[in-house]
Amino acid sequence: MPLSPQPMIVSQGARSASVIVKVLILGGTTEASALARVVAESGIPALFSYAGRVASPRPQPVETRVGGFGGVDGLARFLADNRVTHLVDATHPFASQMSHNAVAAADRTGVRLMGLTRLPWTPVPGDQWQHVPDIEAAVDVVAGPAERIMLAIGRMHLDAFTRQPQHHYLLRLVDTPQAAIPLPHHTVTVDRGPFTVDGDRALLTTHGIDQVVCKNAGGTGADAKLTAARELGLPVLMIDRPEPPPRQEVHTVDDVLAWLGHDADLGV
Ligand code: 3Y8
Ligand code: NAP
Repeated sequence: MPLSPQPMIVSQGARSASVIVKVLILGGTTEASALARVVAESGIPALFSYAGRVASPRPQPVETRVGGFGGVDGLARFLADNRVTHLVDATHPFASQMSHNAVAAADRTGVRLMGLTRLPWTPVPGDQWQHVPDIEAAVDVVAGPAERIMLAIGRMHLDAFTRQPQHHYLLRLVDTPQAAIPLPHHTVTVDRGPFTVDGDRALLTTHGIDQVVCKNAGGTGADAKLTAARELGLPVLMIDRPEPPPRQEVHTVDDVLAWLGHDADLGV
């Protein structure tokens, strides 16, 4: 029994009916920000959501909420209370809990769900990549003698690398760390994307990096380090993304807009 009221029919033309679409964008990526811009320009009522992982997330041109929903129940309640008709999961491919919750809440409430994902990065000639399935496997691979490693995986999984304390780690974080970094030898650089090839080439060179460890985020917001590593002949340890839950997916903002527009203009 859907919790969320079905979209309100505002006009019943001879051949079609328009509905009031209200979309919730689960954000935190370059594509989510691009979608929010287009949705705001098109006048579609929208809400944007951040988890609240960083101090000052990028401001968005639509009403924004910050913080968890409280699991599937909380998200389902939020969808119903806010009369959301369409849910776009534009979260990062490693935000897998959020993606699973979105599928469950959409199923429970009858709200339409679309995943906006970007394709994984794939190597090009000159790339020296080694793929590993997850962060723990990456830790196992760097079990060798001390090196200088750019650990471009953010803040939340640094503890995993305490098993390999011998390396000097270059850590790129969005915010200045509040808690002590658990790795004995490290340098912190505070920066948020999108990054540039020149900037990342300078970073890798200045810090004498021997290899890069990163997640297969995809997209254009953080691929500069891959180009810089290729140009410098550095190996990359690429952590593959977790399998997303089964759901409808598109890969461009235009496809999301077409999906939203279809319901808004042509009836359901
Ligand atoms: C809070 C919201 C935009 C979106 C920018 C994209 C690009 C830069 C790639 C590197 C890798 C990393 C990290 C990264 C990328 C974009 C995109 C993307 C990787 C912001 C943002 C939020 C976060 C959370 C943050 C995590 C961290 C991960 C840094 C905004 C800037 C390393 C992921 O300190 C913390 O707690 C940080 C946590 C989750 C992963 C981690 O484990 O630490 N992102 N990143 C979102 C929220 O609260 O809901 O401020 O804009 C968004 C972006 N991060 O509009 O410009 O589109 O992917 N973010 C990874 O890929 O490994 C950086 O440095 O090369
Ligand atoms: P996650 O592990 O999949 O989610 C953990 C919990 O965080 C979720 O169950 C939910 O809490 C809350 N949450 C996650 N995304 C949310 C959102 N957009 N709005 C409201 N609550 C959200 O997520 P994560 O990997 O920590 O990522 C958190 C955010 O950072 C996401 O917006 C993601 O797009 C962004 N991000 C993550 C990465 C990464 O490497 N993981 C990289 C770039 C950007 P409740 O259960 O309480 O609802």
